[in-house]
Amino acid sequence: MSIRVYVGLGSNLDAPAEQLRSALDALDQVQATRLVAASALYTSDSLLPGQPRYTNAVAALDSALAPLDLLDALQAIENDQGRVRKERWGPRTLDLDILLYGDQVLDLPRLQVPHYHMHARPFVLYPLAELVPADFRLADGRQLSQLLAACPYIGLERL
Ligand code: PH2
Ligand code: MG
Ligand code: MG
Repeated sequence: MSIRVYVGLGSNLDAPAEQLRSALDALDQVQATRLVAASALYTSDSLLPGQPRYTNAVAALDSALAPLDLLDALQAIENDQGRVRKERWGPRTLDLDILLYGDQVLDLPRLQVPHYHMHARPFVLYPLAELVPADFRLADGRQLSQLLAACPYIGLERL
């Protein structure tokens, strides 16, 4: 049985748009997983000052992998694309975050879904909104339209 999963993609090093395009191809190659749709690419300033601008997108996947197996696959793609893990929130060639895993709420040491910060990040919410119906709710019941209303479309540039 496949689960609909939403993944946030981000990059602010080494040709970010190309990094995201390669990552979308790689996501479609993950075992037991299919890329269903991808949002447009968006650019925005980093949340942390002094870093290059980010390019972000959201992908919809159907996956038969268990959450932590999918997380392993995403981290392998990050590593393949040159991700170096130094400081938390440092600049990165590729960041792949599981935002939503079906209607599951998970609070594991390695994985929290819905993703902890997604509700306040325009570069996650607006691309996600391209992929879901207008009445979409997160697994914890929060309505996407209300999160969007509280998260102004500021500083985002849709490519
Ligand atoms: N990710 C971060 C920190 N800051 N800023 C933008 N614009 N986009 C990101 O994906 C992002 C960020 C750490 O995950
Ligand atoms: Mg991450
Ligand atoms: Mg992230």
